[in-house]
This record gives sequence, C-alpha cells and structure tokens, in this order.
Amino acid sequence: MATTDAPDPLEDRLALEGLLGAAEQLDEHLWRWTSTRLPGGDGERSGRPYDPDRHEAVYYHHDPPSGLRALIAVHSSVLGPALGGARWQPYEDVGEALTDVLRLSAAMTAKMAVSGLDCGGGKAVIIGDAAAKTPEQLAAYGRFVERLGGRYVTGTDVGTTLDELPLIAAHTSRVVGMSPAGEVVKDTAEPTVRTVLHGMRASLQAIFGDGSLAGRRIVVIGVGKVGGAVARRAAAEGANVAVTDLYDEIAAPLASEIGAEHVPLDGAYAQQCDVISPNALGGVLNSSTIPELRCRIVCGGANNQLLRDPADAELLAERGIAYAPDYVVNAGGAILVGVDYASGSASPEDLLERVGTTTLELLRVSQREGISTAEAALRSIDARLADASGG
Ligand code: PPY
Repeated sequence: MATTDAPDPLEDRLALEGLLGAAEQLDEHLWRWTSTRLPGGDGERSGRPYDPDRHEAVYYHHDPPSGLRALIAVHSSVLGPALGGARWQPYEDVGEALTDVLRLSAAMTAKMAVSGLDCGGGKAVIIGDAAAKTPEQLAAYGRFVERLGGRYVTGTDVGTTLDELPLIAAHTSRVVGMSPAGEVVKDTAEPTVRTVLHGMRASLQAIFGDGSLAGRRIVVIGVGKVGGAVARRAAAEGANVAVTDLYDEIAAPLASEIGAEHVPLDGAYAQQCDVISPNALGGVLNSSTIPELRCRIVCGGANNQLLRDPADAELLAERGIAYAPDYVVNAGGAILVGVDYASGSASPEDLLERVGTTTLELLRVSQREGISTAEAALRSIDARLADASGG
C-alpha cells in the first residue's frame, strides 16, 4: 500500500501553501484553496475573461487508510459545472501534480467554451502509480468527488479506465458517462478520435484546398487509446501513416497491422510530412521541437501540447505551420459527456461535426488577421465567457 512512504499531509499542505497562499481546512484531510494563481503562469491573460492562470478553487485530499493523495482543480464554473477526467500518475511531488492539475483544468474550460457546451472546466490528478491503484483508493477518490457537492464532475483520463468508473460511482453520483443503473455507457476515446480526424481534414482543407487524408503523410506520435485509433483510421482512409511511441511493443505491431511505417520516437518531430499528430504527452511543442518541424500541420489529441502558450503558438505561426489547437480538436470526449449538461443546445453529432468547422474558421481567422490559431481560439473563448458572465 502507498501509505507507508506517503508524506505527512502537513508536509503536503505546507508545500501547497508555499505555492498558492492561504488555505482553508474543511476537515482533517481535506483542504481548499480559493481563487488561486498558477505558479509559474505568466499572467499574460490576467483580467481577461479566460485567464488560464487563475482558478476558482483547488482541493487536496489525503486518505490515510487507502493512501490516496489527490488534487481536484475547478478552473471555471462560469458556463456550468466543472467537468474533466481524472489522471493517475506517479508525480514526483505535490507541486508537480498541482501544476499539472491547474493547467489541465484550465484547458477543460477552453475546450468546453470553444465546443459550445454549457459546462465549466475541472480536472483531478491522483498522485501514484496507475498500475498499483487499489479499489480502496478508487472508493476514496469517489468520496472525495462527492464531498465537493457537484462543483466537480469526474470521468476518465490518462491512468484511469472505464472499468474503474463503477468503483468510483459507487461513492458519488458526480460521474459522467454512466447510466443510472451504474453501467458505463459512454467511452470518451472514440469521439475524441472522431474530432481529431475532423480537425485534420479541416486543416488539410485550409492548407491544401483539399480535406482528404488519402496520400497525405501523417506521423502519429503516441499510439494509445486515441493515437492508435487515429493511425488506424487515417490508414484506412488511404493516408501514408508513420507511427511511433515510447513503447516499441505497442507501435511495432500496430505498424505491421495497418501497413504503417514504424519510426523512432527520437527525431519523430523532424519527420518530413504533411501532418504531425501528437497523441500522448503534453508540452511536446516547444522551443526545441518547433524549429525541427518539417510538417505543414500539427493536429493531435494530446492535451496541453504547447509548452508555453501563447509563445509556442506564435513560434509555430512564424514558421507557417498550421496548429489546430489541441483543446479544439480533442474535444470529442468532453462533447459526448458534456451535452448531458448543456440544456437546449445541439445534438452530440452536430457538436462533434462542428469541431471541423471551428478548426477551419480558426485557421482562416489566423491567416486573415496574421495571428496564431491559439490566439484566434482564445478570442472566441473570451467572447463566450464574457457573454455568460454578463460582461
Ligand atoms: C478531456 O477531454 O481532457 C477529458 O478529461 C475528458 C472528460 C471530459 C469531461 C468529463 C470527463 C472526462
């Protein structure tokens, strides 16, 4: 069990307080920080309707019996309840987990706003090895979510799986994608694959005047739940696909199955191609990879692809590379579960398809106004949030 070597909650509290300022203790093992600023955030959007560096609340919970240590960040509930998946990862320390949950939850607000959903942005991170998680920890996580009384609604993300959702849902009703009878009814990976492909076709349309994947060279980096299916479908549509992954044992069989090239991860960003599709880690578009790129388009399912947003978006724009913003094209999962909260809006099918139109529109605004696609997206998010808060 993870309890023995887990730091004392007080140590965690102090670490968090050092980063965030004042905290309120809700009970012995549950803390809340309100109106927090992302440590290390550049504050560039301070005072704007969408400020990714400022969060409504952050909660920290340590459950000594199970060893669960988790953070939940509510970035914004301006558009509706804060939705987002739970990421289970062996973070080095609570500070690293905090930075991740703050960035991921802010991206969820952007994703919901740009997709036209009446939902806010939140995220959970659990500090631990996903392969070693216990049912007791999942139960403790469910109780943690329940304590927040609906301010955060959870689902799956990296390190959590659909078959674990019922174990969480046994302790909270604040879970997306489940039927009232407790069955998992919605998989968020499949619609995410669909929106990534809609975004890819729209980007090809904007750059080449033809949205077909056939004959295009597409390098898919990370071939897990989402990337693997993106590679598969792109190959089925006649693209010339190359795949790579941290784990060769995942990429190699996929490559032979779909007739793709298997390229080394090292140097993958420098591949000559039409599209680079990042589908695994965040922070992969940065000042060392961007100068190496020899593609026309970046379009993939990974969250937080830009290491420094908006600086890296501008670097991409300067190089003439069309960047389909990650939270626009990977919104499929969020759309599928978020529609349940969006009173009176369009059908999930319409919203999924709209990702293509939105991507095309952002690329056109970017070309026309000489701004990055990320900046174009931020302007539309600002407009929606300002409208919703009556400003
Ligand atoms: C994401 O899109 O990054 C997610 O976390 C998917 C999701 C969205 C809304 C609720 C649960 C999971």
